[in-house]
Amino acid sequence: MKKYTTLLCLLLALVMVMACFTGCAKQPAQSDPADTTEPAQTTDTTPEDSTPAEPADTRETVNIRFAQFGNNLDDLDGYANDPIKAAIEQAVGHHYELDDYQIQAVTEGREAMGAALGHTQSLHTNALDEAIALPTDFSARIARNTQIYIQEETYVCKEIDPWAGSYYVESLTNEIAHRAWAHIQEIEKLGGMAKAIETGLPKLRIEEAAARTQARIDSGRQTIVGINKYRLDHEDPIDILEIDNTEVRNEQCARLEQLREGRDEEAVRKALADITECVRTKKGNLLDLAVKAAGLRASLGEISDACEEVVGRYKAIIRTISGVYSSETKNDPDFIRAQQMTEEFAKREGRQPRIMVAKMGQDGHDRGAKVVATGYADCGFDVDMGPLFQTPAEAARQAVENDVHILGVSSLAAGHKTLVPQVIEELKKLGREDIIVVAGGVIPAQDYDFLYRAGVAAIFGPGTRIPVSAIRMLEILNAQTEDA
Ligand code: B12
Repeated sequence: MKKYTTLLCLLLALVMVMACFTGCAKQPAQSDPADTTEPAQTTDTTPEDSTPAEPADTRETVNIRFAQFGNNLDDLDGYANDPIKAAIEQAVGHHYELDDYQIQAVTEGREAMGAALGHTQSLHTNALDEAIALPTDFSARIARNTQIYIQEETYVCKEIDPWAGSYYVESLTNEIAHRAWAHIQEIEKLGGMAKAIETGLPKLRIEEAAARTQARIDSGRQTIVGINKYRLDHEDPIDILEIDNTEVRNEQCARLEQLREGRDEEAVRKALADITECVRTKKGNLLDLAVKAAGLRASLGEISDACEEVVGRYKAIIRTISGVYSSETKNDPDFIRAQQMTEEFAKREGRQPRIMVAKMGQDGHDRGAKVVATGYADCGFDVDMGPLFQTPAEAARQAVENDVHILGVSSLAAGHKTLVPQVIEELKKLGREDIIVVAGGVIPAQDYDFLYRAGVAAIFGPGTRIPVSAIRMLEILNAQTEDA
């Protein structure tokens, strides 16, 4: 088995993200038939049977999992106390509470404890305002002290394998190992991870899993306390850390200018030209040349531009999936209502309601955008998905060219106060102020008024139930088309 260890370690990070999306959501000891659902879309595979044999027993697989952390534990795992899960939850996002947000501190404590029990070597605990904004000093202190508490008060870090022999943990380990193996085999059949990435399959699987999890949360099958159960009627405002984007940008530009003034420009140009040459001829060590250029104070942008001259810029293929969201939520009354409303709209207007989901600026968080795009498609919308990093002018142009009814901006990296008013302005310039603009993502409640005043019709933050937002958008759209 050892000979496959390196390969498996590379694959595990991805696999665990997918396994976590599809598996951690449920109470692990129960079997959930929905989890065996076939993916909505599968890519053709070139079966090239280099697939390693299935792990003989769980114990081996567990060791493989820990190997990526440099550990060699004999056994100890489970969704509930899983170091890999804890490490990747940062990139998953679904478990974060927004309403009744203090519960996030408890969630973090539970996850951190799981990681510690699983002998993680590196631990990150999110702040309780994780789903709202960057942490304040207050929330960051609680996050840090959660770790110190576990380390110094609970003694769990002093024990070797505290869960040893737990039947429950063993059975969870067995389950996750076999499910992970299915993903690994799929990748192997495509010729390995590099080839799989080219086909877009790993990203697709993550997006499917995210959509499925969202559907489970939206339909209430998976409980998130404070989000889909035990909601408060009224949430007290929370102090958040506010960052002035424009000020930060100006400061960064000034620092860059200062850096460039102080460097040997000729040497930098030469180092960048060497990089371009190396990419062109494939002779020399590109990493070494990049390190040299950086030493001369070339920026990351300049170094990648030097490569781009030859190889161009990678453009991700945008795929939207359908059928995944509805497969989990088809009996949800709000979902049924949203579907009825899109049908009625189509009968009346002669076409489906059409929405474009846009990502603008430097914001690379596309999970939410993809999830809502899938959900709206299943509700009966025609959905267009803009590429990452669009400018407001580009997003507005695409919305106009595609003649959408609604432009939905997904904003997670705090660019909303700059980019949303700009896109509204661009739509006006194109004579299409009738296109309804809505916003979603990590937008603090404090900014809602600002956005409404700028012309946004509705705002949907973390915890939004997709069918509910679809119904709200259709109500706004219906009101507009009835007025016209
Ligand atoms: C996953 C994640 C990442 C992943 C992104 C993977 C990906 N491909 O998307 C990775 C690890 C790459 C990442 C990187 C970074 N991240 Co991040 N990330 C998150 C995290 C934990 C979860 C986001 C998520 O996917 N949630 C799940 C989806 C389904 O939820 P959602 O997007 O909120 O969508 C729901 C609603 O908001 C709404 N919605 C969303 N979009 C739309 C659109 C429309 C039209 C509608 C109607 C509704 C709607 O409906 C959805 C369903 O309910 C959040 C924290 C959080 N809990 O939100 C931080 C967070 C967004 N990240 C943050 C930061 C700072 C970063 C980094 C800058 C970190 C760094 N220093 O490098 C980088 C930036 C990368 C970049 N270029 O943008 C900050 C942003 C701070 C802010 N806004 O002020 C956050 C809030 C964490 C924090 N509190 O500090 N991140």
